[in-house]
Amino acid sequence: MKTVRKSIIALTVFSIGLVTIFFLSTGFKKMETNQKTPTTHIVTIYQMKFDPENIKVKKGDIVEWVNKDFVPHDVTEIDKKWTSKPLKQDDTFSKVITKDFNYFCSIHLVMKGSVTVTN
Ligand SMILES: [Cu+2]
Repeated sequence: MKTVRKSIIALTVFSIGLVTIFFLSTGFKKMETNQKTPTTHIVTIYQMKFDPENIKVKKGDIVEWVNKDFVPHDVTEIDKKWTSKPLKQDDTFSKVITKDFNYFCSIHLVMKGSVTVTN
C-alpha cells in the first residue's frame, strides 16, 4: 500500500509540474505577443510644420498625423504613390508603416517630413 501511496504522490507532483510548465509557457507567449503590439506615433501638424519632422518607428507601427493648424494640410508620399485627403483642423490620418518614406504637404510644398523604419 505504501508503494501505491508513493506513486500517487509522485503522479500528483508530476501533474502539478506539467500544469505549471503549461501556464509558464502560455505566459511567455503572451509576453511575446505584447512585444509585437504596434505603437502609434503622433505627428502634429502645427504652424506649417510636421512635428516631429523626422520620425523613427518599428515595422508595423502606426503613424498618425493630426492637423492642429487652421489651414488644411495633407500628407503626400514624395513620389505621390499615396496621399491623405486634405486634413482640416483636428482631422487625423493614420498609416501602418512597412518601409521608409519621405513625404510633403501638397498644399504647401515647403512642408516636408520623413518616416524611417528601424529594428
Ligand atoms: Cu500644408
